[in-house]
Amino acid sequence: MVIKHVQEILNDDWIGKDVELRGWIYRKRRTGKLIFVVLRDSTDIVQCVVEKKVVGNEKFKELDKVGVESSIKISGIIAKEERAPTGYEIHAKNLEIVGPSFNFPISKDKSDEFLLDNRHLWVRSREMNAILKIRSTIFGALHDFFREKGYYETQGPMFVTGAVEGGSTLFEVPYFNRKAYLTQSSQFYLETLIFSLEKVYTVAPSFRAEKSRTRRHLTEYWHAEAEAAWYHNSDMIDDEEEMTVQIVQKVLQDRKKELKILNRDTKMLENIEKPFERMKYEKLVDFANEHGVSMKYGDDLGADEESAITKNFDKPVFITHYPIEIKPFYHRPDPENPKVVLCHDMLAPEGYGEVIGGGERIYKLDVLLKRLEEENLNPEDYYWYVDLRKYGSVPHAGFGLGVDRLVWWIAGLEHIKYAIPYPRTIRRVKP
Ligand code: NSS
Repeated sequence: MVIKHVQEILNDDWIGKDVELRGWIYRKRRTGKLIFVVLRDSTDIVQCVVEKKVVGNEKFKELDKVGVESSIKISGIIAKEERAPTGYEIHAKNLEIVGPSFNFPISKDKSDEFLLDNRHLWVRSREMNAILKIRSTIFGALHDFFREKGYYETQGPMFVTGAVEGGSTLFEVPYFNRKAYLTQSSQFYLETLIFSLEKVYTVAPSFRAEKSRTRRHLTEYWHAEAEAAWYHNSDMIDDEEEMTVQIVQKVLQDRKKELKILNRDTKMLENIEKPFERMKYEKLVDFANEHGVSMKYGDDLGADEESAITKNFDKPVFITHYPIEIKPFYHRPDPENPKVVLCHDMLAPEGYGEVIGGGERIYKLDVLLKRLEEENLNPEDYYWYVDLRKYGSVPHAGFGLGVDRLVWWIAGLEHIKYAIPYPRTIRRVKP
């Protein structure tokens, strides 16, 4: 008997043929001497009709007893059936209950908290299955992009001794007789590696002790970071634009069915093509005020402001040239106006907001030492970062993409916690 996945047999070529499927009971209903089983596997669902007189009394009774999520093997002949959920059905000849399940805790109308507590079971849902496939496609497309563009994949450590994005969101961990932190970003390590490999990237977790409870903050998130020697701010923006378009295209091409399951409005995604608007922070302040978001020059953008602003966009937008005071010390001041830095954030449209933060790095030793001093940071804590400016420094730029945020936007989800298999937030570290 040929073993197949459900998706493979949902077409007319298979009508009248025999097949064995393996999966889990998604739904089950008995009418007299018939049991209708909707079987699910990783690929799709299909209805199976089990007749007592075909499979025998024993097996029929066994199937009747077990509940949804029991794992089964079922074999039979494929027929077209328009009333069945996916248009075909299996007339079972034989079946085997592999792992019975009784009283599966998840049913309709369970609360969000309950579903999060039972995430280990909820990941089986059709909705989570669709999200996880989109997520997998996005990670794959990211790697494809970087490799095609000549970036080498590399890795930084997760235990570190210093902050990249400010001390307030560092997670401290006991490290034998010392203290260490969980990394907020691999940026500084990537910067060291460009002196060997020129263009590097990494996809790794980053950790932020974020006190904010928003729909876009996790305490542990997946961070895709890139760094390239000889790149200026606009070169990096060019790569990010290309990367974003390529990823969205790939999802549209490979994940149509999943986007449909999630009711994602794909018109918004089909729209994503180059170029994206590039707007200076200064202009953004005016734009915000004109669109009912009150902010003044020097204000940082919070989740609410970004959401209100990006509702006016149907493509991502790059905001550049932020005031120096609201960005970390490593950003390169604009030689033409040192009050602003050569940086950029990419904000996703439709109210999603920031998914990328990046820019050009200070590459001159004196400028870096001055910035450290202005920010009251001890150069000794950053000795290896400072060293890079002593031995053959070059202009360079990089960025960090919150991959979960990208999934959140592309899949059109309400909250970032749905974008990752096991979300970690201020209130949740289980399961
Ligand atoms: O803080 S960032 O804006 N920038 C950096 O960490 C740079 N050091 C990256 C670099 O240039 N190599 O974070 C980058 C992105 C940001 O745009 C978000 O998309 C995401 O990381 N991010 C988060 N995602 C989920 N949850 C939290 N808490 C979070 N913080 C940042």
